[in-house]
Amino acid sequence: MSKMFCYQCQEAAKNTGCTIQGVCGKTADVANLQDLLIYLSKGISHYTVRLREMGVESNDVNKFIVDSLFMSITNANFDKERFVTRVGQAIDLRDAVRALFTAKGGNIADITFEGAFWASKSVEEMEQKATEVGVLATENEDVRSLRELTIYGLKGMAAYAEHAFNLGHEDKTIHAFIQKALVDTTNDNLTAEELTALVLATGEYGVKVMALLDKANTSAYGNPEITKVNIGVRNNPAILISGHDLKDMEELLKQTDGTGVDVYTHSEMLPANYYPAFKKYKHFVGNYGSSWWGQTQDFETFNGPVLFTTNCIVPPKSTSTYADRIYTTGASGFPGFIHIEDRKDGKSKDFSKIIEHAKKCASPIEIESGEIVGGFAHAQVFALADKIVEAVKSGAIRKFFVMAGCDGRMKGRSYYTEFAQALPSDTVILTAGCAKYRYNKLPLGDIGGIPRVLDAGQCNDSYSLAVIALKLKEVFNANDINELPIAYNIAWYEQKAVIVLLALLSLGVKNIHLGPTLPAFLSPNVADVLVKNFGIAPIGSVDEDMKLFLGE
Ligand code: SF4
Ligand code: SF3
Repeated sequence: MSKMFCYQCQEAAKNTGCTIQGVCGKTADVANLQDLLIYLSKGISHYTVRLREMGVESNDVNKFIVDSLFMSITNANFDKERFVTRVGQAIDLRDAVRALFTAKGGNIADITFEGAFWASKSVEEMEQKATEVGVLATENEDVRSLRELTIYGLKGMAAYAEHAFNLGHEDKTIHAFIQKALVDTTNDNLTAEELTALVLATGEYGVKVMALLDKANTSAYGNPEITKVNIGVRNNPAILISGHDLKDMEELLKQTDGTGVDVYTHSEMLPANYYPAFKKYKHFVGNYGSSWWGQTQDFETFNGPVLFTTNCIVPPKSTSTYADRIYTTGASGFPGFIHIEDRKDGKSKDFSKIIEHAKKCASPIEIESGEIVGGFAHAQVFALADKIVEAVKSGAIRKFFVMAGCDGRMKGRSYYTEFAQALPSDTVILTAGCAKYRYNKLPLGDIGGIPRVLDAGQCNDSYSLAVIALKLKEVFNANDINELPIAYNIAWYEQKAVIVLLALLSLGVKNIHLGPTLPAFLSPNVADVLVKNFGIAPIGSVDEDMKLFLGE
C-alpha cells in the first residue's frame, strides 16, 4: 500500500515515485508533512498575493515561505519534529495574514483554496490531512507535471534566495513571484499553455535569483579566483563543513581561528576555497573527500565533527561511527543530529559546541593527497578572456562542454566520468555543482595553460557559466547563444538542478542533454513539449553522444 508519493528527485523509485519510503531515506511521515507544509504555504500565499496588491508586504511571510520550500528539498531535512512544529507555525502565520487581509477590507469569499483555511494542531490530524494534499491530489498527469515542475523550480529558487538573504541581499520581486506561482499551482482554470508559461517564468526568476546570490557572495567575499585546493590533510583536529551557505562558512572560519581546530570543506562547499576572503585563513586547509553521497565513507575517516549547512544529507547506517558528530544548521536537519540555531538579533550563529567537540577528536585520516584546481567563475574567466578567445579562434579549443549539475549514487553516473575521459583533448569542460566530482580529479591536462576542467563553483554558480556564454556570444558576434561552440550535457539530482535547467531554458539554451535519467515528474506530453521546443534529450551511450555532440 502506498504511504506517500514523492517524485521530485532523480532517485525516485523505479523512476516513477517513492511510495513506501524515499530512496533518499526520507520516511513517509516526513514526506507527507512536507507536502502539508507546501499546501499551507500555498494557502498563505492566497492572502499575501492579494495583500501585495493592496500595498502590504510581510517580510516574515516571505522568509517563512522561502525557508519552508527549502526545508523540503531533497536530502535537506529528515526531522519529523521540525516539520510538525513548522506546520503549526504555518497555520498561525496563515491565520494572521487572513486577519490582516480582512482588516484591510479583503473579501474572504474570493478565496476557495482549502489550504487557506484548514487548521489542526493535532499531529494525527496533520498526518491524515497530509495524505490528501500531496502531488497526486492533482489528477490530470500533465497538469500535475507542470505544477510540480514549477514547485521544484521554486524549491531550488528558495534555496538560493535564502543564502542571499543570509548575506543581506533580497529581491522582493522574487518573493512576489514565488507566492504568485504557488497560488497558480492551485488554479484549476489555468490551461496547459498558461502552466507552461509559468514554468518558463520560473526559469526567468531562476536567472534573477542566481544573479542575486552571485552578487551577495562576491560582494561579501570577493570574486572567486584560480585556486589550487589541497585535498590532503594536516595533523590537527578539524571540522568538515558541507552544503552551500557561505555565511555559515564565514562565521565558522572566524570562530575557529586561533582555536587549533582546522576547517575542511566537503562536497558543495569546495568552492569556498576559491574566495579571497576565506583563503586568508591559515587554518582553512582544503577539501576532504568527494561529493555528497561519498559521505558515508568520508565522514568515517574524517574523525572530527561535520557541519551541514544545507543538503545533501545521507542517513547514517546503523553501523556508522560518525552519527554522533554530525551537526546541522539552517534548513537542514536530521533526527538525532545536533541542530545549531539561527542567528538572532543580528548576532552570529554560535558554533562553540561543534568547535569544543572537534578539540576532543583525532585529526583526519589522509584518504588522498595533491590538489585540485578551481575558481573559474565569470570574473576570473573574463580576466582570461583574451587567451580563451584566441584559443577558440586558433582552433586550439574546438568546443566547450557545460557539464554542470549534481552528482548522485546511481551506477549509470559513471557515464559522466567516461564522457569526460572520452572528450578529445581540444575540448574544455565548464562545470559547477557537485557533478564535477565525477571528473575533477582526472588528469585531463590543459590547453596552453587553460585547464580542461574549469570549475565555476557551486550549482548556483551555473549562473557564471551562463554569463560566460553570453559574453562569448558578444565577443563572437553571434546572433544566437546556440550558435556558439558550446554543448550542454547536464547531470541532475535534486531541485536546485531543476531551477538551473529552467534558467538555462529561459536564456534560450537549446539541445540540453539531461541525465542520468529524465525526471519522473515529466509526463510523456510535458517531456514531448520540452523535446520539441527546446531539444531536450536524455543521455545515450558515451560513444553515441560523443558523435552527436561533435558532429562526427
Ligand atoms: Fe524519493 Fe527523491 Fe522524493 Fe527522496 S526526494 S522520496 S528519493 S523522489
Ligand atoms: Fe549537489 Fe546535493 Fe545537487 Fe548543489 S549537494 S548540486 S546534489
